[in-house]
Amino acid sequence: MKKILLASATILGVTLFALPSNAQQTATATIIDNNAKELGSIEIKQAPEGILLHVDIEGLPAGKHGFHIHEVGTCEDHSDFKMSKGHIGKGDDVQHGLMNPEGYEEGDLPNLIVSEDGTVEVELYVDDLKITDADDMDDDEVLLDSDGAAFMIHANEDDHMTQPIGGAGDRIACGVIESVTQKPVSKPAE
Ligand SMILES: [Cu+2]
Repeated sequence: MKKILLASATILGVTLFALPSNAQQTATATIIDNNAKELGSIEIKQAPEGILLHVDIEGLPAGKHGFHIHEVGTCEDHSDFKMSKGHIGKGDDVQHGLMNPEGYEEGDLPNLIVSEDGTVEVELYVDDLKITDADDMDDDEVLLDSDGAAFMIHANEDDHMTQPIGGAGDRIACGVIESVTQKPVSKPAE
C-alpha cells in the first residue's frame, strides 16, 4: 500500500510541475523590412491546444499579404529573407494552402490585411503549434526547436491553394521568434 501511495505522489508531482510552465509560456518577434527597419511586433501566447498571436505592425503596403511561419529562425539576410527557408511542416505528404484538400502546412496562416495607412493589428489563433515542448523539441510543431522559426510577410496575397506558397511572391518583412520566458528544464530531477 505504501508503495502505491508513493507512486501516485510522484505522478502528481510531475503533472503539477509541467502544467504551470506550459501555461505561462510567451514569445515575441520583432518584425523588420528589407532594409532591416523595425516595423512592429508579434506577441505569442501559449494556449492549451495552440498559440494566440497579437500582430501589431506599421509601414507595410496596403492590401492582402501572405503570412506564414518559416522553418528557420533568422532574418539576417534582410534583402530577401531566404535563409528562413520554407514553411514549417513542409513535407512530401502535404501541400501548401489552408484551402487545399492536400494541405495544409503547419506554418500556413491567413493573409494579413493591411489598412490604407500601412498598419495592421489583429489577434489570431493557430491550432496545434507550441512555443516549446520539453518532451519533444524536434517536433515540427515546436517553434523554438534547435533552429527556431520566423514569421514571414510576403508582397502579394496567398491564394491558400497554389504551390509552393500560394502565389504570395517576395518576402518583404520577417521576424525571428524569441522566447521571453525562461525555457523549462527538460525533466524534473528525480
Ligand atoms: Cu512564406
